[in-house]
Amino acid sequence: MRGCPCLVALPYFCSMVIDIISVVPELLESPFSHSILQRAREKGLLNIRLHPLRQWAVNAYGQVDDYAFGGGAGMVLMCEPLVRAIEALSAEGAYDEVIYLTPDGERFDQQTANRLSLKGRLLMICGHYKGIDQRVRDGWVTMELSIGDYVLSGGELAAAVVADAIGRLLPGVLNDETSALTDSFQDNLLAPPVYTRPVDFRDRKVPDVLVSGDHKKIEEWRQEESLRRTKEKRPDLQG
Ligand code: 6GU
Repeated sequence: MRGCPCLVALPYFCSMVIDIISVVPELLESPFSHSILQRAREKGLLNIRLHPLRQWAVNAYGQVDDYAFGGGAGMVLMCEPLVRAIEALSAEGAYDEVIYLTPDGERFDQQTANRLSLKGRLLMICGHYKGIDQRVRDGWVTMELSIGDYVLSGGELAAAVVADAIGRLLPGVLNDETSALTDSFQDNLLAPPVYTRPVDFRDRKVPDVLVSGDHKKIEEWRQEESLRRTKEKRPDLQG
């Protein structure tokens, strides 16, 4: 007889792979080499691998881009290096999503971060210059993400943002104190204000309730402050 599914032990070790293809992978080294994400990598929960696109260049000069057909300023990343990169990396195991970071993609938000954090293997492609050949988007990319309505000089900083938002959600990455459940946006509410010592700093006092020791009152206060903050700063979140 099979046991209740609730009693089946969850795998205590699950790891996500995020592969990132970029012309300037150096831009991505620092964001993943400190603090929470570095710890996640050391614990084996998150495996972020950077892949310089130039290793799949079309010639010995390391060419990966070319002029846009039809003219106009700016270079376009070519099909050949990108598709060779995608195929070479996919040979190790299929990706759940092949994500192209682009200002004309779907707006990245907490809900998308939550959804992507449940996947096992992600491939991110950072565009540069004028972007990548449309045929790669049509044939190989499964998801296009933008981190906001402004233009960055390349997809790398956006990839770092997306990978950070996903990585911190993986089981075991955050501890109780830093739990993602109390983040802003997890329930469409902004997080309440926080304070630390001293209780009185240049006549600015910590709200009495927070030092009262009354946990029920504190929880109520936090809930109210969350609502108040959201109404004031982001009324759009509450519909
Ligand atoms: Cl994903 N890429 C670039 N280059 N610029 C952006 C972006 C992405 N999201 C917002 N701006």
